[in-house]
Amino acid sequence: MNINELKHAGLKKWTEEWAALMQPDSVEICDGTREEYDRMIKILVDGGLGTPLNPEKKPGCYLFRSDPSDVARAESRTFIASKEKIEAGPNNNWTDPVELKKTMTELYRGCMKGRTMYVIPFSMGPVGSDIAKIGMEITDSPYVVVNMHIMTRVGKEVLKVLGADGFFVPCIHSIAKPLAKGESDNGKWPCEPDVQKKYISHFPDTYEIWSYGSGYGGNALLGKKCLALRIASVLARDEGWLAEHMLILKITNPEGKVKYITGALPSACGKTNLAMLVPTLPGWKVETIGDDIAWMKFGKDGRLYAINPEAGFFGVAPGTSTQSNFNAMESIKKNTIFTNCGLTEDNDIWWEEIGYGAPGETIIDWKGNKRPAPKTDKKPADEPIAHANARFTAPARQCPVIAPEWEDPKGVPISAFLFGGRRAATIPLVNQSKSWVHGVFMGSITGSEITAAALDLAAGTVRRDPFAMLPFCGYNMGDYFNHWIKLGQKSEAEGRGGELPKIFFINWFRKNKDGKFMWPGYSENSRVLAWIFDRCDGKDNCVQTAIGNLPKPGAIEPPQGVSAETMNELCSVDIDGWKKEIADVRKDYYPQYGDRLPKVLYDELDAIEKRLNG
Ligand code: SAT
Ligand code: MN
Repeated sequence: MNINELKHAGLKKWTEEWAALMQPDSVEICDGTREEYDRMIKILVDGGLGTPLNPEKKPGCYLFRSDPSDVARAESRTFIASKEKIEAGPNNNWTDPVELKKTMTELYRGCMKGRTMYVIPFSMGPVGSDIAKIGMEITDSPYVVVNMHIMTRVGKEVLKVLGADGFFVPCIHSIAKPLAKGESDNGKWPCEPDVQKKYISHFPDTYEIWSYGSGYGGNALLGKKCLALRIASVLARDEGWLAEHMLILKITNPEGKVKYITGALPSACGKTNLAMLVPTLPGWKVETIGDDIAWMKFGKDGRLYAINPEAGFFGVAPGTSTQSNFNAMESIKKNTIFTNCGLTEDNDIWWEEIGYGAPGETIIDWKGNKRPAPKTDKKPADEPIAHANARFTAPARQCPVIAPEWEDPKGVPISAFLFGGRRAATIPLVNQSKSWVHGVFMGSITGSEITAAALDLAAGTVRRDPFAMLPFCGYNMGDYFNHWIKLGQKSEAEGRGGELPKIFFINWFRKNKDGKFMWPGYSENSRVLAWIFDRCDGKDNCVQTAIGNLPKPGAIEPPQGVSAETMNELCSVDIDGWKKEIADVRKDYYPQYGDRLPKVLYDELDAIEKRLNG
């Protein structure tokens, strides 16, 4: 499609203005067709950027290797440029929007010379759903186009819904690598290699996204973290809904009763694994609606309905195996884009902890170097074969346990929210909040312990990641807590408090005195999900404690290898640990939000402390 076919006057003008600034050789409006996808792939393969994989083993799959400067989200270069600094909060890098636009406009001038400018009309959520939003991404990267084809819904249907004057979130992206006459990428991942010159900018007052210099993941696929979380969290605040960093799963009990649960977990806590869990409990079934993001709105019945705004999985490859996530391995067998994985002699992908050693004598690592093929799936002593943030981009519909209703435009009614982190001590296996506000308190103190090796913080220090939204909330986190509190209070004031999802805190990562995990996790987590399901059904399976509602002894049957004693410890109140937790929140954590922290959360802190002392 070309510019003149656009029916939306605002979109046409916007496209023309950006083309005039960026000076591409040509402009193409993406139509989302298979023909377009194949054509982009051909450009990438001809340019030496993509490698087709073995068609017998991975039909329709390609491997890409990015530049070593361009392998992950650039958090230090991610900006929330609200008019006032306080609106961005202590959780964001703030910078002045006027200055930032001035700087970036100069960077964008002529940045697409020698390239095609693609305009991608995309829908976050099923096209036309009341909960969905339309975005428009301008990019000079065919790699972004093919990834957006998988991760979002792209094309003419979206333009139809947009109509002549519909709202869209404008998303500007350039890899910042213009080409001289006759020059080609010639096998080198195009980007701005100086991290300090990359920008991932958000303008919450005008709902705009401007990205420059990176071609990787969330820096470049602007529908995901930039739109569906940072800008959507602002839209959700302004419009009274929720945009959350949550998986959505469907769970069916042995009687065939269904519930939907969402869960927010910081990175490296197994969100994708939980979304695709294979239960060990007989008769229970888990199906997937989404693995990363949930958008939720109240229905006329007072219940909260969730959609997955995405259409694909952008999953971390290392550590994924048939053992850790069978359904993810099934999902990536065809039509998948792999980035920064190893390439085996038989043209297949390989990564650390994939479950088997690499075949043959040699392997090509993510940097393109030939190395001896590892005989086991453990990380080689020197450098890893796959980058730790190597990814697969796979269509969600290829997941064997995708729920049939995953694209239902009205969404699925949510019964429970889960919050959790990686905590070696104190936090029980599962704990139901006493009230909505107590649940918001739980979400606000979510965090994971970090090892001394990972960061220059003392081992055992908890890094708080409230609601798993720390890098993704587009405004002041104190106000975000307040938004959650207000939604619950509004529901309660309308007499619909009973329809609100119940809130649970989970922790699969408790360790004993010998430093060994006390809970096997993975498929055995189905036991905890079953308890949560029954709680939501009103089953009398809990005891009320100072910190919340914990499983009654015997309510969760311990899996093999877990003694009744261990089970008891996992489901009891560690009074001293909790006193420390409360003191830490009061002294070192909550004060950073200043007067933006809702007072009721301090009340909650006081109440728990009083119960612990009582
Ligand atoms: O932000 S990305 O989309 O690159 C992935 C992530 O951090 O979860
Ligand atoms: Mn995520």
